[in-house]
Amino acid sequence: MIETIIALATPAGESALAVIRISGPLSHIIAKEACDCTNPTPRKTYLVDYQSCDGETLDQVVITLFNEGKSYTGEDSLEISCHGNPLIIELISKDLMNRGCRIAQPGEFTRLAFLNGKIDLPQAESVAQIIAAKNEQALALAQRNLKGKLSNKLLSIQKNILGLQASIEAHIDFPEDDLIKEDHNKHHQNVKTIIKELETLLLQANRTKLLAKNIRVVLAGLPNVGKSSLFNALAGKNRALIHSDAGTTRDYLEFDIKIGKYWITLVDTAGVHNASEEIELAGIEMSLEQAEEADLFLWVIDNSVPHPSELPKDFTKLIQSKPTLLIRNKSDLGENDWIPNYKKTPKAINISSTEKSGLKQFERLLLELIQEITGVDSENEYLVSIRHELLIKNCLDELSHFLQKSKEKVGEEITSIHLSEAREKLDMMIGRKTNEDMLDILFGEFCIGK
Ligand SMILES: Nc1nc2c(ncn2[C@@H]2O[C@H](COP(=O)(O)OP(=O)(O)O)[C@@H](O)[C@H]2O)c(=O)[nH]1
Ligand SMILES: [Mg+2]
Repeated sequence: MIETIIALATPAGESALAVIRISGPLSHIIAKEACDCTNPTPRKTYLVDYQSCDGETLDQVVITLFNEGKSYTGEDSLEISCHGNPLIIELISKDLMNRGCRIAQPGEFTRLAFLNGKIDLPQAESVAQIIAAKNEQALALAQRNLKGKLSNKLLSIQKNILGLQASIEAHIDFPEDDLIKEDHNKHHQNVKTIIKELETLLLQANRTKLLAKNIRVVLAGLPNVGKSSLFNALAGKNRALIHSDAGTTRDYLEFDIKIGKYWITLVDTAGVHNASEEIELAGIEMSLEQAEEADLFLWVIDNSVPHPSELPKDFTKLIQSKPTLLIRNKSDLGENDWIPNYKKTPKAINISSTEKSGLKQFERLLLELIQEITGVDSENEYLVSIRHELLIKNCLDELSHFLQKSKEKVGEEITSIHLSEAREKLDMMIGRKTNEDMLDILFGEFCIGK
């Protein structure tokens, strides 16, 4: 028997309105028996009294019926907009349960939409991503996924693999036409193109992680170079303690600011004083924790003293491991254009935190760097979740096995298996191949009512 599920679709608590969602075969009966609305026109709203089984009017509500196949879940569905009083919501929910409904599991509506073929798995996941999006970029990309852009991309990659496999397997069926060298090269070229596309998606998995939160920008450098002064200049208030004696900052401070479209969390590094946390960087103000969590470093130096000052080797390594902007501070006291001799030269800017000069250009450079690492202004971007990331890696493994085995000339029967496996990974991403455990985990992360 197909059950009818219900859940509150709006946040719990007092509000002007609340929406209770119902999905399943009882939808029509509830419209008729609780709302005195027989055969309502689908998608049309009706203002009615909601009556409990005991004949009590619980609230004046607006209902909308959606017919099977034309609803979010694909089943008959009913939405009840009642007044947003938790007591009313509880009374109606209890009454609906008396009428045979049960409370939905987290994500169950979206799971039904997936199982009934209304959406595929990347689209289902994008529903959760839309709800959880913390900034405009993440939201825009989640909306793209919901429209099926990621699914289309995966399908096109899968089609290319299938085409390749068909062409290879033709030789298995007709072994007398040995694979000529030209075909071999063509196949390899095709696989390499597919690998590139998958690698681009992997890069986007990293960016997706960045978009799930504020970008963490950590100030780093020797004591007394003006990190806290810069932090204050950006935060607009005297939040960080500034002192002309070295090592004044005793704990780390955070401040959220918006640069362009991006929310960043600016972190003023502490003078490290907890030995267990100490990074092997004598004299540098940055804890291991701050360094690990940074998405981007602002490396502040004192522009007024002759440079370069010797920096610990570990610090140099660290600063090269992440995107870094070099800030030559105190330029009011004298300017120089020192730049470290690194493989990848960091972008650099001269500023004065106390005179507040150079800050506009600094923000522009920072924005450029953030755009480089998030790279979300292109039309070909998607949100790529951790689940996708793992499957893309598996798919890439299969393709490199394919390349390896065909080099070893082990025969098309064997190399072709790797292409089947690669396609299967894509099937799992799209949701053509699933298992209950995976769906439980995936939809379990949703909120109830979605
Ligand atoms: N002239 C000048 N002094 C600065 C500038 N920025 C910071 N200072 C001074 O440098 C000293 C150390 O600054 P602070 O921000 O505490 O450095 P931190 O140890 O790196 O956090 C303070 O006396 C500041 O007033 C600047 O742009 N110009
Ligand atoms: Mg400081």
